[in-house]
Amino acid sequence: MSRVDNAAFALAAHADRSSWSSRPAYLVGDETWSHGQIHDLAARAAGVLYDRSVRKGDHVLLAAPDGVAWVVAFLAITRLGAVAVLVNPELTEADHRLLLADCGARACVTDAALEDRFSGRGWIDVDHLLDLAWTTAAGPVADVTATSPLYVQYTSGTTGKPKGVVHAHKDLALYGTTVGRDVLRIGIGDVALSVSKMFWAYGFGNALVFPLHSGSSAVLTPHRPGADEFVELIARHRVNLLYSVPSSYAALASTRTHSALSSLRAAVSAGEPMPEALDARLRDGLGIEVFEQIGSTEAGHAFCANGIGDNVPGTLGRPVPGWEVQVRDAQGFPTRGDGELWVRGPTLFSHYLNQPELTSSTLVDGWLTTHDRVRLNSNGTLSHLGRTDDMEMVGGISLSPLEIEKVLAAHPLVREAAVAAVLDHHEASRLRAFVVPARHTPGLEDELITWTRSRLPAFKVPRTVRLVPQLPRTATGKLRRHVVRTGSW
Ligand code: 3SK
Repeated sequence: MSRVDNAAFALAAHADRSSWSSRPAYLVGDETWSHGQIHDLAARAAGVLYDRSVRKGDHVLLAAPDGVAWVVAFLAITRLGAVAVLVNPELTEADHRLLLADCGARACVTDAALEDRFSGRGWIDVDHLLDLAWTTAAGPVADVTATSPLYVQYTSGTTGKPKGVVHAHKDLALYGTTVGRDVLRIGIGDVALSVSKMFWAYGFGNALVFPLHSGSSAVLTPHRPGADEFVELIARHRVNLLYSVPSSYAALASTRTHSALSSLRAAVSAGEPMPEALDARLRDGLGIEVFEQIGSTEAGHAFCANGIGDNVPGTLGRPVPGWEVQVRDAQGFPTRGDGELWVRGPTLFSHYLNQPELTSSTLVDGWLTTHDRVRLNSNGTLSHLGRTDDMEMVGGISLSPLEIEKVLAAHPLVREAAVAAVLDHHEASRLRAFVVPARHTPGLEDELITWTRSRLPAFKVPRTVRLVPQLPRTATGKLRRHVVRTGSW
């Protein structure tokens, strides 16, 4: 038990030792915040929370838009040895109530707009916390062990009851070395922009951990930028590392902004498989090299990734240093064929909050069962074949919608596509494609059926195509397949 294992203390000491305290850490609008300023304010914000009785082991819910106040609040909670519960501020009131009851938060740090939902639980406005920090003395650094709980992130996958995933103090530095340093070669001078927000594992690593661990900087925006703002931010801040998800890359691909993106050295994609046609459009049309990776909230960040200098487009890349991967059959035995991906590595979560049975069925002998279907290629890379729970049943045949979606996405007039089995008026199960068109084109539905028929066997051709303005996605950009199957959103 020591203060050296406290992740907030360790990051501040690392910045000091590495002499990057005066370098920019966060770029927000016209403001630049240095690493030293962030750590100093975090220590003082810990003083504010300490004065309000936050103590080691307490759960503190953090639900606010991305910004410097979010980072400072997280580090302040960490310094006190309390456990930050990272929550999407845009959830409904009912969802927030559910998570609050599940995590039993002793205090809540949120956006002012959420006061009504959280007052009465030691509530403080995240911006007010930052204001008070300027004039408050530093709070104490709690002694912890490397495996003491540090933060909880909620995941519901694409369906189901939220699961509180618990990670430890040691995990932050490991994300920084394994993914940040060894895979993406992040260093001083890099400027990142993450479309994914910090309450999600992907955004948390990209925008909080990697900059603070490497002395680099990140652009923060309170909301998710649309394609035009995205391009403007990249050009203005000379962003060279972009982190996004395929649906946002699809929007970017429809802009014609080649020169504004010239500063990018890498565009990382996660959350969902990157359609090959979109990858090609980004590479050939915009000169963007996409590095695909896969991870999960339970793993903390990516466990398989394409690295700088080792990019194999169309694959998920190779295991991140420190991670082992295995492909297992339906009985859980290792197989050389296609199967479910199991992974084992240094930042696996310790448990789900209040769900011991689920923890034991998900973490088996130290291996995480991911529910991703993959193929291990002879060059050591993995190819994604969909989720084990994604399969659609049509006419007694089980098929993966992913393959059909890839074919549809390759059509130049398709921005995004999702395929599901829906019941027709005879209660028979039929494949339907839901397509977001790149632009309005009469007759596109028939054209897409012809397009798929010439590329896939008949049983994989959707019977109907419905054009929709958008697909139903989670706040983290994942397709909500159970909603697609209902046909209305
Ligand atoms: O969703 C993913 O694939 C992912 C990738 C990298 C880091 C974190 C996550 C959740």
